[in-house]
Amino acid sequence: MSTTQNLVSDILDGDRRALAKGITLIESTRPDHRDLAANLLEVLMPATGTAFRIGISGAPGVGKSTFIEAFGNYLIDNGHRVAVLAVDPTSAVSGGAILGDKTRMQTLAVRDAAFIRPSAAGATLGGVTRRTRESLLLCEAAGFDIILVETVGVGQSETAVASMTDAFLLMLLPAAGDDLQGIKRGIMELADIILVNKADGEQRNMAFQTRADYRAALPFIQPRHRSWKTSVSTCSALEQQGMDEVWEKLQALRHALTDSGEWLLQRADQARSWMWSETAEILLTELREAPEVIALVSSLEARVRCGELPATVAAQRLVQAYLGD
Ligand SMILES: Nc1nc2c(ncn2[C@@H]2O[C@H](COP(=O)(O)OP(=O)(O)OP(=O)(O)O)[C@@H](O)[C@H]2O)c(=O)[nH]1
Ligand SMILES: [Mg+2]
Repeated sequence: MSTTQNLVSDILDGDRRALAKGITLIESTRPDHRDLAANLLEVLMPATGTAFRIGISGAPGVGKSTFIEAFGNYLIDNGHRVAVLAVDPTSAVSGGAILGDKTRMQTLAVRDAAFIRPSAAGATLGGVTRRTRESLLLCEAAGFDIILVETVGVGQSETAVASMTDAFLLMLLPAAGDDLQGIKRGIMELADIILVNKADGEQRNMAFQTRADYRAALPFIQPRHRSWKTSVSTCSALEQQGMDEVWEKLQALRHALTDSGEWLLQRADQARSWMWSETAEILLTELREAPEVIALVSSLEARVRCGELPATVAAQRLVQAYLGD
């Protein structure tokens, strides 16, 4: 327990090694570590909630890492402390595509006011997001006032990131034509700011055209927040152009949400639904580990797979076995 006590004060002092250690504890699946991690979070809770949490998503290769490096450096130059976390739904398969980023974001990684944490390889997206939420709280306790949560745009992970951040930035590439890059409506509706990257060199004009196309499409899209109209900007992460415009918009967004009350309401709703998803995770883990369930699982799965037993009936039997009726 005394190690946790030291860890607490070191994290509160902003010690990045202690923060990394705390996150490792959070990522551990050992039951004794889970207890220590829960204790750590509870003790640090009063020091959390202070940062601006920003989600960043986009297709592979759009320039997320390059942008985070440029934007992170820009924010630090303006007096902020910046933590970068990743929700990587591919990590379970590939062992972590973002893992190489700490070396890629070299100019950011060396700054004292930066903390970069690649995502842990989790077995499920739920597992990864759970740890990212907790890591985010730890970063806040360590005094990072801006937290960038990166995810590759490949489906559910955007929703997960939107559910733990205050604002969501969707990155796109310059593209000819008006097909709007086949971006799903649901993803556009998550975005507070659409950012067309690579507005440089030969693609510069195309980026401006893409910006115009998205602006024209926006009236048909339901904005994510009542008090903020989705906006579209261009930038060049490579040439570090457009960072001030993105930051101005993010600050305007923060003010708008704060003034309308949406800021606090969103945080409260996020915390409440997190409680329920945690409850579901805990129950499911316990259920899967119960001997009565284990005894039934393979035969039920086999019968469901071959279409002999309805999935609903099998699920009911598993729960009944777990509850012991
Ligand atoms: N011209 C130009 N190239 C860029 C810009 N931003 C990124 N790139 C290049 O695009 C490629 C992909 O950039 P990354 O930052 O790795 O993209 P990413 O979105 O993080 O990619 P994943 O991590 O694979 O999803 C690299 O070769 C970058 O140098 C930009 O603003 N302009
Ligand atoms: Mg990347």
